[in-house]
Amino acid sequence: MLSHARIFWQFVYSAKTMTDHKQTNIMTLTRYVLEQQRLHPDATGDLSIAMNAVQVGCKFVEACVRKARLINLVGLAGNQNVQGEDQKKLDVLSNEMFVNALQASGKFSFMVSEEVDDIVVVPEELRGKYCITFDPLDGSSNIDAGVNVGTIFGIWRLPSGPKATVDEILVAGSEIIVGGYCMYGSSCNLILTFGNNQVEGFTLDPALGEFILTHPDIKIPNRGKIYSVNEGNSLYWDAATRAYFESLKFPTPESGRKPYSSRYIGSMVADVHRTLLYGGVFAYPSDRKSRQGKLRILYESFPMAYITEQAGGKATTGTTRVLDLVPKHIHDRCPIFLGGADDISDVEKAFKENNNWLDGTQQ
Ligand code: AFP
Repeated sequence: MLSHARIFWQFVYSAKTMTDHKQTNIMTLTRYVLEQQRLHPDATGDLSIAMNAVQVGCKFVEACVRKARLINLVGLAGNQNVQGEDQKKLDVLSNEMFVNALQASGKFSFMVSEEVDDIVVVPEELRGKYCITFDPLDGSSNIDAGVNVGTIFGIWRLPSGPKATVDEILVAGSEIIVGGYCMYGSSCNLILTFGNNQVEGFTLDPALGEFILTHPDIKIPNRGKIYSVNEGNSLYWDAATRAYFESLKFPTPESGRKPYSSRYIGSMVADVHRTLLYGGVFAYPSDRKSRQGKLRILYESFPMAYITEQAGGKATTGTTRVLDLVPKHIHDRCPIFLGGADDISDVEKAFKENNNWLDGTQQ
């Protein structure tokens, strides 16, 4: 979309116009996807159909999250409700919904879900040219406390199309073609990139049941004022990670900076969303207990790193660009620092100058 058109949409979709429904020319997510399709005259429409299935999955999860407490969806799977019926944990239910919707679209051959140990192989008659990786309900351990949770997804084109074999899934993050997440919070926000240095944010209008473009062309500030990390792990950090966070909390007089504020929700989608909008750094670094950090490469780190880069930021393990990693197994993890370009350059510098678990200098 052209930049003057962006300004137009930003103006049109103020919160007020979303609620009063007087606007008759609105940029829904479906319309946006179709417009992107039109920019590529050779496009078949497959990706648009695939995105529609993702959208349906997100709307379903949003509806469930909203009423989870009322209809016994919170808590552990395996429980029974008062009627003696089996209760499905929300993330199990969300996974089933996504798998069914994505499979029925006929556009995917493989799916990798946080909730499923093995690759989900789509039946031959429904196979398509894409692979999708997703965490249907990230942050679900927070759900009983009503904290924001989200779905994270990445889409890859399979070089051999519907005839692809599973080895085509384990490729570098830079091969990703769509990255997105949907955050279920005080509002439901879907953030999406197809590349081209464009990241767009949509908000679900519950009355219309449509995602409306509300945050066009998101750009992450080069430098922020907030850091977001589980500091309870700092005992186990390497010297590089410790030095970096110390530099944020105790800036030198020469830097001319004030100490950063700390914000950590413990739900990646919520922490990354804030980082994207306000700037700063979100991190889940490696530590002595977990040398590969906690977050999963295929469906947490890659999509979030892609979104961050397309919004003008950077994502690193400390020593390597996240999107240059090639996972060996579908549920592999990696350390991650993502945020504004200047903030992440400081991380890279700290890792060059200090011992760390990643290059083996810290033992
Ligand atoms: P859950 O899905 O088990 O709640 O884990 C959430 C998560 O994968 C990610 O969303 C958070 O950033 C991270 O874990 C939080 O981990 P800590 O609780 O170890 O800080």
